[in-house]
Amino acid sequence: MVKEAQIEKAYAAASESYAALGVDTEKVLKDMDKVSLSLHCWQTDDVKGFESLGESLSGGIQVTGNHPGRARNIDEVRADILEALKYIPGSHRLSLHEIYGDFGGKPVDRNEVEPEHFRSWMEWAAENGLKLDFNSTSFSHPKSGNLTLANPDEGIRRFWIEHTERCRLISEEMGKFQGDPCMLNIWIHDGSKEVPANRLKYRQILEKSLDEIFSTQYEHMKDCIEAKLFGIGLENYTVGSYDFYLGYGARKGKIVTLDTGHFHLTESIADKISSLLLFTPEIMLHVSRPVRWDSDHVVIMNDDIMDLAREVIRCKALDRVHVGLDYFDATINRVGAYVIGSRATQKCFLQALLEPASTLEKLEAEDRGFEKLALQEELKSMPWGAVWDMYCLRHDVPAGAGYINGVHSYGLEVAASRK
Ligand code: RNT
Ligand code: ZN
Repeated sequence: MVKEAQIEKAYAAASESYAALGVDTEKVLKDMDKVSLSLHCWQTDDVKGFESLGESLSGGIQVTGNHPGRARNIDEVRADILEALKYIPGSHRLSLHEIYGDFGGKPVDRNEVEPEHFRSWMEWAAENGLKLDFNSTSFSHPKSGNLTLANPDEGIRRFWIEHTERCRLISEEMGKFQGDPCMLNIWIHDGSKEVPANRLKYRQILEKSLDEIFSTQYEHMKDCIEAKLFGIGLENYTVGSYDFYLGYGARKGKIVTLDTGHFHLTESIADKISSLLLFTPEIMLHVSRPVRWDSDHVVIMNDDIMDLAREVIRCKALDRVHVGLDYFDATINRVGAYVIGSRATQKCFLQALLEPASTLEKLEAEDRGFEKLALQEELKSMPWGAVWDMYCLRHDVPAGAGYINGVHSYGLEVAASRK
């Protein structure tokens, strides 16, 4: 465990080094508090939820692994989230999927869900200083098939419209209750394994469905639409592609969700931030780690997320960019997966905030390319870790590797008790 005095000393030295570059580490520590992560509830239980419909995971997404300790009910999900939060500095949010409602063991179909099913979540979140975000759930249901909101079958389409409208109302109630807008994310898996005979047809249907869903105006929630490249078994065509939602979001003023696993692997998601900021109201991020495909590996501090965080900070857009996490790994301690991914994301934002932005911009404006590149390189070995440790210390959270033993022991306890 890193000692307090050691952290103070290292921080003082780091602070001086950053000051020499014109960076005020105290301001950075304050700004870090604005990086509020929306933790995805579905890492606790491998995206199963509490519906009693007995459906297995569908919709072209997949969780691999069978690590013991999966949360099996609402209390266990809550306990795991609170445990993870012990090791994540700052104040954060929780993103719920509709299938995580407090249904009391009764079957509540997706077209019957009510704000009341989330009342206990709202109260629990408030007691624990958390704000809630929400997601409609179109997968893992007998009516999911390959097409939901884009289904030419009017009965099925109406079912999913009803579901999504109800999810917007639930979000509105959550936002009102917590005095802070609830972000509603709409992701549907609609697509096809084979080349469709007509790509336009389904996109027209989806546009029509969304127009109807969004026709009610709300004040306490914000709509986000999440694009995707492809799903498993839906490799040839995704109705809600990036072009589709970018166009829809730009025209209708909706927030586009950028999931970092939903693009071609060499595509830069970071590069999209500045353009979206110009043409759409805000941005929702699903920070994830694709390995060869949208594999939803636990987020680590890598170049992709570093670039993404830098872009958000360089655009001075922290107040317009919502940082949600989205991955599911069942091969390791699930609480540990939250802690690793959250801290990694925070570390990327911290380093972005520690960048001497105005100096770099000035060097660029003066065409001093060598100096700019040299400074960018030097930044990589600056003592940002000492600033991170101080951020943890000030938030009463273990610094450095100090969280590993606690998370590990919790993992052993839950594994033993959740057999
Ligand atoms: C799937 C999307 C979506 C889901 C969650 C469970 O590829 O990323 O966000 O992960 O809704
Ligand atoms: Zn996502």
